[in-house]
Amino acid sequence: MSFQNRTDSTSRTFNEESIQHSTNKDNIIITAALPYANGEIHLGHIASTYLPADIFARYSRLAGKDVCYVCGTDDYGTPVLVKAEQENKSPSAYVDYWNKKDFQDFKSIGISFDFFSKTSSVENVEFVQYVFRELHKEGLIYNKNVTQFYCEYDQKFLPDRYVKGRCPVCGAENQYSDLCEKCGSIPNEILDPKCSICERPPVKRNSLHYFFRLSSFSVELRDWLQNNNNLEGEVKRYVLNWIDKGLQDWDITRDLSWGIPIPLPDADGKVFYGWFDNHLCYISSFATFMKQRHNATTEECQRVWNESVIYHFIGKDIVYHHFLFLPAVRMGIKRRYKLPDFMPTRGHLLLYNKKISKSRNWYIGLSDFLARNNPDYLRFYLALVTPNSQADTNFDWNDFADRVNNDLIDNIGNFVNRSLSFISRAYNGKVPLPGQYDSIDKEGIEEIENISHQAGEFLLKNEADKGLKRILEFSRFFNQYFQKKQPWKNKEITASAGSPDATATTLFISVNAVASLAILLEPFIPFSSEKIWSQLGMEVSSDVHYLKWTHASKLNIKSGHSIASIRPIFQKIDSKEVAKEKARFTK
Ligand code: B3M
Ligand code: ZN
Repeated sequence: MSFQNRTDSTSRTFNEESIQHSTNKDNIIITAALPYANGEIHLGHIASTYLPADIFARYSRLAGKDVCYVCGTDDYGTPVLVKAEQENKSPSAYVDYWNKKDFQDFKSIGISFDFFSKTSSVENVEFVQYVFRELHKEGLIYNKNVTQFYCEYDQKFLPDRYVKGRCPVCGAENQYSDLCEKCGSIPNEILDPKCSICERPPVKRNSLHYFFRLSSFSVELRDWLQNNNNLEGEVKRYVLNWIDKGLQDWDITRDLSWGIPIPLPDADGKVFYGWFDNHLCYISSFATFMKQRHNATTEECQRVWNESVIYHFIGKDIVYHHFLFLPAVRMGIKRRYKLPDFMPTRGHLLLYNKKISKSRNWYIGLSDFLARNNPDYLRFYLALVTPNSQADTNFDWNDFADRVNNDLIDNIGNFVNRSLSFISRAYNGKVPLPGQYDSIDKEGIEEIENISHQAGEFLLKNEADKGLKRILEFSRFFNQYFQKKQPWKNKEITASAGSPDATATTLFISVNAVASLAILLEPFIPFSSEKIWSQLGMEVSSDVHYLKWTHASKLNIKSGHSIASIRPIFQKIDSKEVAKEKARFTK
């Protein structure tokens, strides 16, 4: 029985067996940070979070794991509300639009979510309120009066982004009260504050706020960080440093109309801070998926969560929230939902070595990019240049075109095309019977036998860049193999290579190497991998998405098999197009 919502209906995902049995290590729950529902997805999002998580999800499915990859939009918080107001839309209509648009954008670049939800879903609202009540029962919540900016003209409290002013640290003008974009600090008290709606200076008013006792988790957090070897050392070191400096209790209240209501009688008109509810949506979305798709009960969802390996993929700018708030809240509810096993944290994508900024129009929107470019080219390039670390990577149109033209098309595209068109022409599309293997053939077979393990080791460790480089080596190896064997020479001439059917042997091994490539490339360039698979004439029921990773090390194609009609899979990126795209960024 299949529970898939994607078109590749044969691939596996959390199934009834996972619910019945403790399959633990075979269940993987993958989440990618939830994008704010206030603007389009750009290349930076894809590079740092959604693509690394997707490559891992696709690889894990091929490796036979039961994968659930969830995400959704982050609908609350002042960044969203401020934008909705600027566009004169109700916040709920506004976030609805972005939820649908983001999902479409992700789909168009092949991000294979099993479930895409939103923090404003009924299920998340209920779950967040449940968690809060539990924390409250445990004595982990207290309230006190705090002084807040208030605009008498607009008659509202002005949290976070609603106040602009001069940064007290670096003196930069026009910065938000919750973040100075110039120096990166979180100002204690912004100077010359102004209401960001009406520009009038606000006054100060008292408001009752709820606090989570983050400070009481210092020891437990330190312990968890130190004992979890899966968490990246570099990140751990600076999180431990924050803990050493002393954690402050966390104000989880906002005086806003848009947000999840705080479920207490004296909290009327108050909502949760977005960072209190958004990470809980990882759990609530997973549970909703299990309930909708598998009729699971709450207890079953909880058990499957706890028996799974949990990955939260994030960008390095949200480490504080994911390594402190998120674990502390789960500890606060007695780890009823277990803490993450892995939190792969990537650096930023730079554009021409400058930080991406929407407000300065220094970014490339995903749908704009895809209007003119192949999604697999972007996936290929970003996978190749993004290391599994917090180091930033750079996007550059020339480098993009060079890598795609040279590494993808001249190497992989060339090998696939020359092998398949040879079979098509010389053998009428029928894979020939191999003769005796000579030493070069044996090396080729060995290369096939080793590849799934060697590339898979990198993917398992989330080192997609290294895995892809290993696959490029594999393809280069076979281009050289083809070159050495010279199958285009006629049969008499190739007889000198050891056997009268050396040509047949070369093509038999080559077509199998092409099949291996189709499998190996699926996590990276799924659209093209499917094309290669179908040109190989493989049946739809053995859909490439359902193939096993280890099959890349087998000879999947038998002699006598008929391949389909051949067309070049890739088209080179034209230098004139590159020049046009580049013009915008090199002025
Ligand atoms: N929406 C911040 C961001 O988009 C925030 C992530 C939430 S993950 C729970 O970078
Ligand atoms: Zn105002």
